[in-house]
Amino acid sequence: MKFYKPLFTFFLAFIGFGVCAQLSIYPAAQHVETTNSIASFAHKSFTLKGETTWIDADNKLFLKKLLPLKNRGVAIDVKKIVTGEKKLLQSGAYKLIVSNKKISIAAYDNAGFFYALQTLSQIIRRNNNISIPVCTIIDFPNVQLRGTVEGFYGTPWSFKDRISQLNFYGKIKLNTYIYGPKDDPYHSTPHWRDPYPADKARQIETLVKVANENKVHFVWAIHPGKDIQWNKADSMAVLNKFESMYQLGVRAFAVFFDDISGIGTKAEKQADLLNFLQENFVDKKPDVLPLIMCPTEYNKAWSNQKPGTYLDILGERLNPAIHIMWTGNTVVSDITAEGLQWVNQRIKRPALVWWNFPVSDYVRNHLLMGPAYGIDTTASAWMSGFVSNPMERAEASKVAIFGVAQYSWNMHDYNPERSWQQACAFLMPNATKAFELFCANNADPGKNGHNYRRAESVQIKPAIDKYLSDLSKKDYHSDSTEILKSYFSEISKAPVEIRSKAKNKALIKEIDPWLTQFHLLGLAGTEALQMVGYYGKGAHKDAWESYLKLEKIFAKMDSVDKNNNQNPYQKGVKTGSLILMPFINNLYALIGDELSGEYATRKVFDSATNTLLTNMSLLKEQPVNVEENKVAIRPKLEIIALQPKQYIGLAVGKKRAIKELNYQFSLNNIVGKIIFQSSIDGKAWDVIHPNLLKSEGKLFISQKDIHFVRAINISENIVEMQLQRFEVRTE
Ligand code: 14T
Repeated sequence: MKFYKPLFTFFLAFIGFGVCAQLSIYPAAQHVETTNSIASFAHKSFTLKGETTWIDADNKLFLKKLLPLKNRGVAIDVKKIVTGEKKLLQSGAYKLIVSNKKISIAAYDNAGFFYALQTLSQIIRRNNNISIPVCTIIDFPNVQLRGTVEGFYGTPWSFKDRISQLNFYGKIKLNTYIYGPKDDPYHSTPHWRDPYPADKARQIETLVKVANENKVHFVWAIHPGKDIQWNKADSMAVLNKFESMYQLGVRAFAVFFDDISGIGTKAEKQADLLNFLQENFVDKKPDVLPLIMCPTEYNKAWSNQKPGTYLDILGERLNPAIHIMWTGNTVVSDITAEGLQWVNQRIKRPALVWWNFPVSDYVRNHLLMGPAYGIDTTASAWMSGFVSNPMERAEASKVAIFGVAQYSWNMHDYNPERSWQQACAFLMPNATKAFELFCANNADPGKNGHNYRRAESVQIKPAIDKYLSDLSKKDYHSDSTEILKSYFSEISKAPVEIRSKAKNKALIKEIDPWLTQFHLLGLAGTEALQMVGYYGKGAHKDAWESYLKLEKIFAKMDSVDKNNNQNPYQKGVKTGSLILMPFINNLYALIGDELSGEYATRKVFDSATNTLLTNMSLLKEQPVNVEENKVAIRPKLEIIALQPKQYIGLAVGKKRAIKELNYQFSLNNIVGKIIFQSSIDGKAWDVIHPNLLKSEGKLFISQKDIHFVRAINISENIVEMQLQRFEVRTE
């Protein structure tokens, strides 16, 4: 047979690969065999055959919703996997075979059966009849515990948010939701010992029910370490709280010891409590899952690396059935096989990864909606589970969570960018491209104390670089101009598109201020390019008018920033902050300079001269907020240890002078430990003498021309404290 070649390729693409390509199964299945044919079950009913007694009621209901079940009809042949390949002898594993005559489902357990049905629901096509591509799918997860840990600071997710998450997890084959919001008073101090009030208890009961329906383990975590007493009464208090949660249906539990100080941090005591719970609670109940603990030293940077210390003690002493969580080499960190091997060898078990992405409680003015990358695709053997700590914005977090689902189910096949595109399509099917554009430019957290950065605006970056390099050669008409113009035009239109086409209203509500800001960013970029173009043509008057219009857009962006998301930590709404905003600001400053002879342009504020002053490496990356009359170190939650002679302070630019220092340290007694100093040049320092030296207060600076202030440890010991406030008022 002779085919005209292009036609032949076309034919292949449509029939052959067309079928395969349309089998879009998420997370990607481990083994998929397809043929060219599609089984068409016209006007038929289906009937369950084989071993069906082990199938639970939720799964039967799900199947009924999927296919018309009758007493007779096309066979759905059901089997329980009990022998064979090891990979299939684990929770979640299944085999799904669709032929022209029947559908066969074999599964290891009800979770596996549920996942077979999820896959089936993704490949079924309904027109007038039911048709399914003829295929064989053999599938199983690479990581046993997969999901999220609601472990962030800030407003906990709402009941509705959580229901929506649990249903989402079922669809993407995640099986773990660890409940541990830092700001739930019944999870942590002050009320961890007390049972939930009735209304909250009912909600948890419902969440457990919805979790069960989705084959998700609802893990309830307690955070008792801030004030636990290490006596019998408190061991019983934890046990009794667990018992009360058990009554609400909870069958999986965790104990968190993160972010505490004092006696709560002792490894022996923590291990003993967990072992006590293992023996007196878990072992006594037939249906409770293995315990999970989050250690105090939950990342390598914070851990004592001397042999025989904290992590080794846990490794030795903690019942081997208990999981230990781990965030990686730092608090917010990439996950590598080597990093896991290091900790596993100390804790004597594979770590349960707590990945601090896309959590944004340390950068609350940013959204982290880029691809989930920096997670090693060769690491599956070194972890017992993988959970992501998400953003306080639950719906927006789904972009990253979708990636985590793909990664933890089928690690070797994981591709961050591809998965991110699929996430955008899944979450915003009617405005996928607009949503992708939004996410691509809302990814980087900005400068932050964890020194954690994400790629942003990757696709447009080359065009921006080319434009700027042309501009530096006084070429105002770069061949990148058109690309950038259309990009900014798309940006300005994307929010309208997203708002009008999105079915997920909760998502829109969460990201609304960022959408508004994004629209303005598009307008600003468009105007900025226009301005440069005019200037390049010698049309200075037009360029000046653009300059003024740009300032008006900036003013609007400023107002969005000042009137939305006014939390006490990182206020405001940042978008395109890594590449696009700096680009626009750059053009604004440049043309402003060029026009300054003819028109009264504004001097662009130089933030480079307002900087943090410290000899502590831990604080070098801590950001500084600069305002017109104020410069502030961003508060740090973690406890910092000042060695003798270590200091922390602020330097302000030559054009302003410090008039007042406003500070707050969490430290019982500051006298004899910390003093304050001021300086004109940063070299010669004078002591500031307050009336009363307290751990919190305002110091007025009467001396002129002070550009530097600092707090310094003058004692011979390490001073441990939290940096809650350190800001200066300037003139
Ligand atoms: F338990 C941990 F594994 C963990 O990561 N704990 C917290 C977590 O709740 C928070 O969401 C996350 C991101 O900010 O980091 C941990 O919290 C911190 C981290 C710090 F560096 C709290 C204070 C810190 F100084």
